[in-house]
Amino acid sequence: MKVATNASTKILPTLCRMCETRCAINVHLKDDVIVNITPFKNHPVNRGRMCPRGIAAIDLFYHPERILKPLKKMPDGRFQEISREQAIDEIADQLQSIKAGHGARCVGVWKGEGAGFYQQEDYARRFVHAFGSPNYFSNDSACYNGRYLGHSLVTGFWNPFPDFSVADLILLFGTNPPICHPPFMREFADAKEKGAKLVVIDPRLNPVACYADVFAQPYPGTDGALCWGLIRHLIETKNYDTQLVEQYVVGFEKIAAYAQRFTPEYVEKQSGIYAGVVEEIGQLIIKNRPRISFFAGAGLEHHENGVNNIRALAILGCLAGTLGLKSGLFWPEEMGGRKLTLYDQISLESEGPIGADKFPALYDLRKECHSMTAMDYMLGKGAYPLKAMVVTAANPAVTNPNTTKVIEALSALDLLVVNDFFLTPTAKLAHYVLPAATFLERSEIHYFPNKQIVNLTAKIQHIPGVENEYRLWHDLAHRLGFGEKYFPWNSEADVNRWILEPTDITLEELARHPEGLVYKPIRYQKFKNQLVPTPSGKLEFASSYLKNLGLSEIPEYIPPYHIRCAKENYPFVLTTGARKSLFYHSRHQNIPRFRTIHPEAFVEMHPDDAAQLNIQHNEMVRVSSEIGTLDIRVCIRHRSELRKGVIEIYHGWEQWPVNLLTYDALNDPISGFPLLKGVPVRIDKIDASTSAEHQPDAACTT
Ligand SMILES: Nc1nc2c(c(=O)[nH]1)N[C@H]1C(S)=C(S)[C@@H](COP(=O)(O)OP(=O)(O)OC[C@H]3O[C@@H](n4cnc5c(=O)[nH]c(N)nc54)[C@H](O)[C@@H]3O)O[C@H]1N2
Ligand SMILES: Nc1nc2c(c(=O)[nH]1)N[C@H]1C(S)=C(S)[C@@H](COP(=O)(O)OP(=O)(O)OC[C@H]3O[C@@H](n4cnc5c(=O)[nH]c(N)nc54)[C@H](O)[C@@H]3O)O[C@H]1N2
Ligand code: SF4
Ligand SMILES: [Mo]
Repeated sequence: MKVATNASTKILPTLCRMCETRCAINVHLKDDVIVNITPFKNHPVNRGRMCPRGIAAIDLFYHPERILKPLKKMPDGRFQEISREQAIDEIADQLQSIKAGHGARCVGVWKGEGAGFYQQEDYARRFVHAFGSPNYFSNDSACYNGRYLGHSLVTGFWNPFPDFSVADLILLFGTNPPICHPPFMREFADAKEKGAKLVVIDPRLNPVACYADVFAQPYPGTDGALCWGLIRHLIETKNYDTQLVEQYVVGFEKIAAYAQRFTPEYVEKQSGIYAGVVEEIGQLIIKNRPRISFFAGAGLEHHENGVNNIRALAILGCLAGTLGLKSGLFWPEEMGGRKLTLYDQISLESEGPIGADKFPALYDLRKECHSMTAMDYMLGKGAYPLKAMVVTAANPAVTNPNTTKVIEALSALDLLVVNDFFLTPTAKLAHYVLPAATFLERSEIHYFPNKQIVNLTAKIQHIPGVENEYRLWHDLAHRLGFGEKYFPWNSEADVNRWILEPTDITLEELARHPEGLVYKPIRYQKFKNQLVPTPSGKLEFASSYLKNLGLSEIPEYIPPYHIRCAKENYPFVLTTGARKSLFYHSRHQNIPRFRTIHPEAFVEMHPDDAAQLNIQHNEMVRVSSEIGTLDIRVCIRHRSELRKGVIEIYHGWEQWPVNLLTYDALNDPISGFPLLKGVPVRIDKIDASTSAEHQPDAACTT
């Protein structure tokens, strides 16, 4: 592949966007070829470290299977290479004619985890809004918004990452930091060195649980019961922040009354966590408050009771006095730059944003349309038809629940455009596939709200004919006639300058500081001088906003589906998506040196469960839920590694798509999140002849 570089130096600092951690890195170039990526030493986020996925940016950039020319699907179903100009022209013409025939709202845009957040997300939102449609979808119908809503419905804000290093007690619920958030580990080590305690709540012994002082394995989806038990413990023993409650809280009496039933014995019955352990955690909170970090991962939000469980956790954080502290529920401030989104300028709410009627909180608070509902609209079962979708940096044919329906829905579109590096299962369904640029091919502004730091990334490479996200939206907008008005900037540098203009930070200054710049000095405990951004201006232990929507005012605990609707023929509980160190959702299966480590999918099982079904390690089994089946090899774990009755399957495999089994239509009533981590399933032995092959033990690597 021939590449041209616009860089003159040989080592260029930037941020890695192989995951949302965004470690600072140095990209090494020799004769314009990227030869190495090493950690940049002085950034406060990764502090001179990086993970093995960072360097895989080189594997991706030079990958032999990378799409370098636009592809058009021909009548015989095969793809043919066309010029970018032709592709943009034809796509724009089709979008225009769908708009003319059916209305702009029949077109949607879907942004995935690949492009990241902030600027790339905002370009996508800006484009679809300027086009006239409210229908912006993303991976965030199943990621992060559940936690955002859970916290912000109580406090008005959410800080994704507390500073664990200054905590005396760290409680982790449903998260796997060594794999998902490597910099946390350094902060845990700093805290532990000073004597901090670590509590891990997870049905699986994920790697961080090995460092824990207390490790408890709940039934999936029952964390809310534990949180309520801990709330009760603090209230009954009068060990909570009474001043905070008196001055800044609405709904304390309601939650105090509701908490009463959550005795340690009741919590044990609901969650499977021993009553004594519940009390032990309660005592640790009392002893160490207020310097406590509570952190909820995807393990909480991927349930249909997720938001209320997270609200209960946020209330617990407030009662423990952690509000506004560095280690606790810290309220970050924004930089104050210009916004690319158009929500303040163009109101499209009357156009019926998809899912806003079913999950109004998701739309009100995040302006996120609901991707699972979008499938119904594509299949002609919505209030109006969804006819076209431009997908960038997402692979919903693998990552969205109910794969069978997703494929059927995407295939029903009049126009599906996919912007990606590879011919993914989603791209294979498209009418047009556009060659996407990696993060090394764009320059964007990033924020680290917990540190109030802003960073600029460097555009390091450009492959002729391969254009980045900005160019995609810019070119389509110009071809559609609204480019001058909404995408007037000729270059990303111009956009970045425009964003920064109202601040006192210049683009040149940012470029000179690869370690980032603090955009505002941090202020702790702001709630003492300023109303928190909830509707009442107070901490909402009871939410009249939710009550008015007909939802539960306090975060009542509803047992998860697998307990509420237990069915004898589906006796196991499937959790999915526990991350793998070298994979990123559906990404990196095509990197051979990574694939050697994770060669094949497997279902993790407790040894007693396997013995009961007479199943051997490495044997092929059929896992069935009410909606689908998957044939997969068994990996029998150590008995301490999984709760009995719980099984786990990774979610990103193209060849073994576990989302065949997950539900798109069992949703959290507030966030609309699908049930990904508590699916009732059955396991059947299948044909012995397929089971005999020996597989390497590498198959069980996490
Ligand atoms: N290497 C790698 N890193 C990643 C990603 C990746 O794909 N690969 N993905 C990134 C993305 S987009 C995200 S959202 C984050 C997610 O990062 P995390 O939030 O840290 O989540 P997971 O790895 O999904 O870990 C979830 C944990 O929750 C547990 N769990 C499942 N159900 C429950 C439950 O009901 N209760 C409790 N307490 N625990 C439960 C699982 O066993 C698992 O250990 O990771 C990011 N980092
Ligand atoms: N069962 C189950 N399903 C899950 C989860 C789970 O735990 N269990 N987790 C959910 C979560 S938390 C998330 S975030 C979603 C993720 O869902 P997706 O966002 O759909 O997941 P990815 O596999 O990361 O897909 C990203 C695609 O973008 C491409 N890409 C990477 N970088 C870029 C770029 O810079 N530009 C462009 N244009 N393309 C790029 C990649 O090649 C890849 O095909 O999955 C969700 N699905
Ligand atoms: S954790 Fe790894 S993949 Fe994520 S930003 Fe850092 S180096 Fe890149
Ligand atoms: Mo995610």
